[in-house]
Amino acid sequence: MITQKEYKKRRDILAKKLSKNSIGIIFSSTYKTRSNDTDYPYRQDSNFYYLTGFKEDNSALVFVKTKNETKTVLFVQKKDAQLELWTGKRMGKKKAKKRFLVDEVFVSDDLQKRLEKYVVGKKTLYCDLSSKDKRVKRFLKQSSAIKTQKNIIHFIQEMRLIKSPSEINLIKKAISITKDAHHSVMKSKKIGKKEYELLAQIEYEFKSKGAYSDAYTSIVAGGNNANTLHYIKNNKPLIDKELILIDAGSEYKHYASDITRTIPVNGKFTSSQKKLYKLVLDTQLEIISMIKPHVKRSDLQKKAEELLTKGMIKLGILKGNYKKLIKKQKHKKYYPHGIGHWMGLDVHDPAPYINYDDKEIPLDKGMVLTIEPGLYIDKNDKSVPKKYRGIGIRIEDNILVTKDGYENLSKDIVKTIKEIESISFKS
Ligand SMILES: [Mn+2]
Repeated sequence: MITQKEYKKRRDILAKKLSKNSIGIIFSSTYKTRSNDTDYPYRQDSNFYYLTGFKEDNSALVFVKTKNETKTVLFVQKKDAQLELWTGKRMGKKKAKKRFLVDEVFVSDDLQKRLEKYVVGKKTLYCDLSSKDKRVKRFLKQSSAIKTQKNIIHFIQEMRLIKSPSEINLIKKAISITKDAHHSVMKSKKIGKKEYELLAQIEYEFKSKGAYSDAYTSIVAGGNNANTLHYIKNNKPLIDKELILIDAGSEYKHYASDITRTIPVNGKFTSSQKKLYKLVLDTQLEIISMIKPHVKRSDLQKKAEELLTKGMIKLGILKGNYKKLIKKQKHKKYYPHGIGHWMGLDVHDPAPYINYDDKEIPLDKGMVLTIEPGLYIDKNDKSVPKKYRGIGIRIEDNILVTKDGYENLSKDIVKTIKEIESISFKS
């Protein structure tokens, strides 16, 4: 759980970063239409949530900074018995004032009127300048007299890079639910099933264990489908002797997990699957072992490319001189993506990778990232020995950078060939 004190601390840190005589605003997210009059399930904006922990829509957080002090003001929907009958209870101004450690709370209907007062005499404004939200556009118009505009999101995303102990606990919880889902699929019979049946099983595990949602659209890709990196159709039959790549992670209390496992349909790897799998796994283990403060993500990327290239030469997938293959980036055909990404409130946490001086941000204590090497050999790739065609493998874990190394937060989700075969349903 994240306490109100912690949310306040985050707002205090942000307030300190804002210039004197400024105003900053950040809005909740809006409902998005799915079709006609039905909406997608509502999810709070990650940046707004990071600063408030408030889940309701039609709300806003405002920082009003003078020369000597900052006032934080939260705007919430007003109580409305008629509307609440349809869409659920609202917290309302009174309760919000008690709950959140902000200086003032008003109803959202008063936002425009209040903003008109707040902007007077201000020299700098902060909001999400890249937003297409009508409320942001209106605010920018209304405060056009303020000459300096800055993107408040950059400051928040920078803060989100380092996770607090309570954030790490929520990520751990998301991962533990995800573990149950992956293990449940491993343990069950898969021959004769369709990909979506495994997806349903994964979603059942997520929801029945309190993860409100998945953190992203799950990939359940049998055989050659794994070679489509963003395969989300998940509607084909699972075939004996093929592998299934499952990239699925639950979201728990707004925090993501992002796990990929590649497992045999019938519970046993074939010898060529084993060879490719071992290469990806050995690469992943080696990369994870490099993780500690001051190491750069690009170092990890480079090392992964080197290891996979060497391994592919050995297996006869790449042919030629190692140095030339590296120079020509020949691995890209089989390993086209990055080694990993930040993870937190968003599965691809939008925390920065590059500093203000355009230098790469090195790893540091409290950062959470995924490590996910993969190899994807298309079934029609005639340049590769036949036995490897149609195999796609990715292994992905979620890693916390610690003071002098790392903690693999998803180490309990089995991934060695032996572990997977021993837990799997054999048919
Ligand atoms: Mn990922």
